[in-house]
Amino acid sequence: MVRKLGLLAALFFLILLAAPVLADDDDDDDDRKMRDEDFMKAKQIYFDRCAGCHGTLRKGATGPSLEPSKTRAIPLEAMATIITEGTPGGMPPWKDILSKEEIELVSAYMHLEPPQPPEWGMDQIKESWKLVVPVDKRPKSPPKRNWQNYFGVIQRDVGKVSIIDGDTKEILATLNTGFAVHILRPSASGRYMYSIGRDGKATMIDLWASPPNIVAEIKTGVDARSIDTSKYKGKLGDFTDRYAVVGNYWPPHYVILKGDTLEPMKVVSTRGYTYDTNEFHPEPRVASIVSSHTSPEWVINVKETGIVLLVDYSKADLGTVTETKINAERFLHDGGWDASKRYFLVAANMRNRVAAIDTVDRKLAALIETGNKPHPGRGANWVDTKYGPVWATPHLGEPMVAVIGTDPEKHKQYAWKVVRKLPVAGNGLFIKTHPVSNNIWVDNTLSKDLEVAQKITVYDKKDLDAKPVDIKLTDHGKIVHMEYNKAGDEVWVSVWDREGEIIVLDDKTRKVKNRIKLATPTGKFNVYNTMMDIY
Ligand code: DHE
Repeated sequence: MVRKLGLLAALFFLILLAAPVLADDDDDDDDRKMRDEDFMKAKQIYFDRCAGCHGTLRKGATGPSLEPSKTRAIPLEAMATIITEGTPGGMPPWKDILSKEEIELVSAYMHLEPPQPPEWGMDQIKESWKLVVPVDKRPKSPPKRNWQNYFGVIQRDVGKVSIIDGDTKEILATLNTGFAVHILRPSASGRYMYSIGRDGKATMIDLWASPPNIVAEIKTGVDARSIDTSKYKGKLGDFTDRYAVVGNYWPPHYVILKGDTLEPMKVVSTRGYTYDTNEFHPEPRVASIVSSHTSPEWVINVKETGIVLLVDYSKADLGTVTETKINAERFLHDGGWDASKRYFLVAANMRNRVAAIDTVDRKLAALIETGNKPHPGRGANWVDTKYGPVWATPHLGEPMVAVIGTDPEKHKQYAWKVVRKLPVAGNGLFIKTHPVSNNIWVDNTLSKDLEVAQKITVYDKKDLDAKPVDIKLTDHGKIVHMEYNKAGDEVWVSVWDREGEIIVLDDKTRKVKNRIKLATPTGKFNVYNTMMDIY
């Protein structure tokens, strides 16, 4: 009963958090004082666990604003209950990850003014750069393995990346890439694998070395989530592997690096004004980045201002980039190309929308209402039996996949419309298919029911009106993120747990083929599919 009352009180205050204006923030209590040591601890926990969704300055993005003007209306006990139990909107319960004492510290920290982290400019970036293996000391030819079928696997909670041979399933190398590595992207040729950690550290792995090794490192900021390469080869030049680009959360900027050494070339700030209200935002973070195959350009999504930048890098050697700014929607997060690679679809998750960016006509093609907090990863493309070419996204806030028509030429009536809503077992994070497969795989990682989070949902592309199949894959940890092998006949799935593993499923039979033991695997990236943007 007491617990129920606590939860009810927390729910009431949760509604307050979502409200635009709250308590008087001039009111100063003594409970707002914290010992320096506790403050530092709380600040670190917040930065490691909460800042990704709520922002370093707590202005809100994927999660609501947690500025003192809002949080001070919520008593510490109710705040602790919200953090402990999570929220229906998609915030996970932290009770299994943070101790009771840590939750109390973070709750108290919420009542204090957020401190501003230090800037990190070119001097610090340059100083952090380490060329571990110079270019002329690296192998001149590829290894005698099917290296384009290698997988880079993130072992998030142990700060490592493993490189696995997709043919033999051997773990070829396990490399120390740093704190809470987030994503991997291969260079355009596939030879190098770049990793980016939440601490802003980028690492470059040479896949031609036997075993693969780290050849360069750099810290482009103190908080980052995205990295990509230059992919254009055509009339305007050959930019294959010429540059890498890192998108930072803090400081809010992107950094252009030399593609073969990670030597820093240029830092470009994303601070500026929101696309709609023209208010200055001190923390517009770089969310997803993709590299165009058809022009020397990156698509860089700026979360808080809601602006998509088309960044022309063709003159980056001269120290110049040209930005085309497209107004899209606030809280841009993750996204991927449609199958033609003309349109980039990006989730504005707190606005329950997906923005479709036309990179040829260089404009917003459409804003599409989907469901509660779309979260595509890079999404999934297939040719729907009724609606033609489509792209799809799962949702953080509801168990549903929204399927969007993407062909304004031959299927105009369906273009930029949600043509199907496919129910899945639980709220999830990622979806995956492959052009040669009949299956569409969706994880249920965010389900509050652990049994459901241990299942994967699979649809048959040819019969999307039929009920999907839910396959229980583990009895420990949670299922997260899927990736195909190069041939498209195996799908690799992570069991996110200290005693984790990669489960390799036969795509035709949907049966387990292999289990590869690895601590805390999350994202995994097949070299060929990722460099070619096949998803
Ligand atoms: Fe991610 C992609 C941000 C939490 C696994 N995640 C992305 C992208 C962004 C992002 C901006 C798009 C990158 C791109 O394509 O250039 N992620 C964030 C956050 O801000 C957030 C919500 C909180 C945080 O503090 O980081 C967050 N992400 C997570 C996780 O907890 C996940 C599940 C586990 C982990 O390993 O960190 C996770 N995010 C991933 C993965 C991708 C990703 C695997 C790439 C998916 C793909 O197939 O491309």
